Amino acid sequence: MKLCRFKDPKGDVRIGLITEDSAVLDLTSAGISQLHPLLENEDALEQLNRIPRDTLSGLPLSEVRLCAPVERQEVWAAGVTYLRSKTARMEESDFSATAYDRVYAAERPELFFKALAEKVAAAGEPVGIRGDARWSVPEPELALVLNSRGKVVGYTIGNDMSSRDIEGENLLYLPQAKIYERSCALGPWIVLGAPEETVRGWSIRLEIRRGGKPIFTGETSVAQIKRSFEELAGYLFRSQQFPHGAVLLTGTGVIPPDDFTLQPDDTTEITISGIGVLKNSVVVV
Ligand code: DO4
Ligand code: MG
Repeated sequence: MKLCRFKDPKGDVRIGLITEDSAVLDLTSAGISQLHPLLENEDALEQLNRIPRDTLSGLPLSEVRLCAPVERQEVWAAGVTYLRSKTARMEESDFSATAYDRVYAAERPELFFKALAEKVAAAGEPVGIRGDARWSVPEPELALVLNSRGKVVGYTIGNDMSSRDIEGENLLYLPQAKIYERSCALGPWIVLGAPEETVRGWSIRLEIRRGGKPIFTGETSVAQIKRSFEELAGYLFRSQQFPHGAVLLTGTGVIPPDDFTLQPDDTTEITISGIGVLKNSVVVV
């Protein structure tokens, strides 16, 4: 089941269900005006299935402006969870190579803060490349939607935009390489109720377009993530509380070649087979 946040024709943010025939059903008349109570409810799927569809007003998805599917959750990210990420990062930096090598094998994963909910770009909104970076890339990632108890309740698509030259210069610059204006996109919606074994069968594809033409495509599989979702979520919730829940990006396994950098007006298109497509244009910030 696909759950979204969208703007109604008056510009008010609503919660909606995406139907098989690409309509958005507004859940307001069913008393649902926020994602949070649904994500906290372990029986959310049953609750949503009980709502008679003919009591909900619908709009074609093509006419709806989607919002990022986060309300007050902090967005965090895991790193070096794919072998491909470890290898690429070791190549980009002599200085930090052993750190990447060690964290890939270590018991404790790399986790870092990525964005506040209000800073997240939605599908269709621009993502940013830093004005002071020379080497910028998107990172297409499966994002876990976690409730306040740290349980995975859904999945969305994440883009962990990164400045590779800044990260590569010194690992202590990681927050500047990763956290800046428009550096995180999430969307287009949340898929509820898929078990981890199903999700591990999903593919993640990145296509970057310039002047309307593809200039990079790459693909990986969620199965390549080294750690279980429970393990990643468990570490995030160690010694820390998230009363509004959290979103956790699970790392990238698709990395463009080292001579590639994003430019303004490029578009990034991330497809996760069980979810949909997250498409954004690129601006300098
Ligand atoms: O270690 C730096 C960041 C890693 C990352 O973002 C990733 O592997 O996706
Ligand atoms: Mg990443």
